[in-house]
Amino acid sequence: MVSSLLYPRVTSTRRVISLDGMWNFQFDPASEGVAANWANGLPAPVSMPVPSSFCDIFTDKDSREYAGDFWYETDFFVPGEWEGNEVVIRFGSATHTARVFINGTEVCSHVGGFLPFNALATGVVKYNEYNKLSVLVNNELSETMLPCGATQTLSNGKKVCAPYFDFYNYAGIQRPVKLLMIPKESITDFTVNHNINDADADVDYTVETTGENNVVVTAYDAKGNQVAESCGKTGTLHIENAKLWNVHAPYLYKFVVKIVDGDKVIDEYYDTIGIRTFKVEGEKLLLNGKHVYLRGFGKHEDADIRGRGLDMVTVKRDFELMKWIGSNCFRTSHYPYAEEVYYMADEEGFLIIDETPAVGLMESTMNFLAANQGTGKKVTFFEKETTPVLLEHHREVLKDMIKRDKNHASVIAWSILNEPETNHETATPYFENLFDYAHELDVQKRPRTFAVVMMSLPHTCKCWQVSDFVSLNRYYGWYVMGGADISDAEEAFRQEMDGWAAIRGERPFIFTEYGADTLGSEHKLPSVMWSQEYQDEYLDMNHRVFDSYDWVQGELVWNFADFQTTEGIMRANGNKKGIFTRQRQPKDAAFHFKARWDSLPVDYKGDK
Ligand code: GCB
Repeated sequence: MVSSLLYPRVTSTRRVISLDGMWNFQFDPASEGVAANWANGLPAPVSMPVPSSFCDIFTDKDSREYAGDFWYETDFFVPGEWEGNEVVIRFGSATHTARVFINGTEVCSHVGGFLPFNALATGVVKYNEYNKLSVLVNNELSETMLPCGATQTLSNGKKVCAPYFDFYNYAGIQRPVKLLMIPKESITDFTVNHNINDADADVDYTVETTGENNVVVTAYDAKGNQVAESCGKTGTLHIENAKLWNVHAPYLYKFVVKIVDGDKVIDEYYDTIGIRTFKVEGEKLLLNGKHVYLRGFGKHEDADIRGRGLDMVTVKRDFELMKWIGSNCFRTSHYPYAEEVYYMADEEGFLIIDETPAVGLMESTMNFLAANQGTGKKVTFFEKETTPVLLEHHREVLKDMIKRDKNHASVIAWSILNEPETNHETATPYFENLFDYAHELDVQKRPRTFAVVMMSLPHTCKCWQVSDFVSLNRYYGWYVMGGADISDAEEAFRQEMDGWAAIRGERPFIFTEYGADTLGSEHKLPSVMWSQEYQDEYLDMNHRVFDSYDWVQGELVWNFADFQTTEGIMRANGNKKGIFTRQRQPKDAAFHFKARWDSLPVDYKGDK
């Protein structure tokens, strides 16, 4: 039960109580809390909303930049009628590591800041009474955990995080926390795979439970009519005249899973399922057998004050903007997002490239520039003593991400890393290990990819071949040959593309990043870099290049919105490559994209 990643649902056998709200919070810079019994009460807490990142709530810099241990604490009531069932506390995430205590007793720990985990509370909780929940969280970065970074100690003794990545290291309990009541014999996992035969669909399923009783799975259409049923822990649901899930035209069935003993329902769970297939064929991406050209964004979970804390207002606004602008896809750069985002994508008909938090697998300065560039120093990230430990963690995270997200119709591909170092053959075994593992884990065998950094070129990259489609992050006209040199940038870009054309075989390519930092306040005629006019010129140049190569099958611009990063000379209070501002208002480029994406045919480049 504890390892179940099923999204919490209320059914005839299950209960869910939200624990979100104001909790107690306290920093623990000396890491003294465990020994000092803080799990039985924090000595000097302040209040803190959950879910949220703690960072931008504070008004002093030491608190915002805090690195180390910190505690959250709340009380929760367990109804007496739950006795005899499992009681579970379910965290949507805790960034980056967590130890959970109930009434002072440690019940679980978890490593990794972007995926859910459960704490089993049965046996530790008092029924019909309030109980104490305490969580010791730590936000330090290292090279053995994802995302990668370092933690440094300043001369005044304070620790600070040094990310190897270009987004702020927001931390805390950033996703919902729920108290669950689940039967002792319960459904712990449910997996579907779709086969479409003319008008009908056969949905293969597997159900995992903690017991031996029989399982029944029933499918209902959107109006609530039963359309198929099957018995057993594995089976096939035959759905006649199946309505397929599609881009901007989603159709969702409800699948109800029950453990039964005769007429008695022992456990019941349900999920919403879109029936669709997605695959790479030749140089095309096919959704339900039809060509699709990806258009959209790399995003972040990032907003004013909330940081990375789940905020459904922002999530909903983002989907409205993505619909308005004519996009159909986004990448969950650079970590798996909150589950609520995937459910909304299922409902709105958006495609997701689902990314692990494997970012920063390259030694870097200023958070995003490779340390070995131009210094003559050869750093091979995947040769380090710590690499086996990192790989083990990476496999764990990949396993949980696929387990959590495998049934979403919106999820079409796995992005297994972002911008790792790939110019040395020591990287290859690391990649092969994970790409094979993803295939093994995913019954739908979704395509796998990783985002290839600028310095990894056709003649230097040793790893691109593991990808089912290749994803390029390119900044010609921004980091290289920007401003007045943009015509040289276009030339250099085309030369690189010709290099890929010579070696790619049939494989499709997409762009997972291209973009130019742009201040929403700046206009300039003629353009200069950072002005809105330059962002438009930059985009025109990039799109000219994309449009010249038929095997470029998608464009996900960097970034959907401006976002917070660590401060530094390369960032003007964050990364400003947003097509929208951080407050989700359009820059000029938004209208530029709307015009382009509204005019590109749905199956752009499909008939060649
Ligand atoms: C990249 C990274 C992304 C950065 C972006 C940039 O290549 O993948 O995390 O934010 O470049 O703006 O420099």
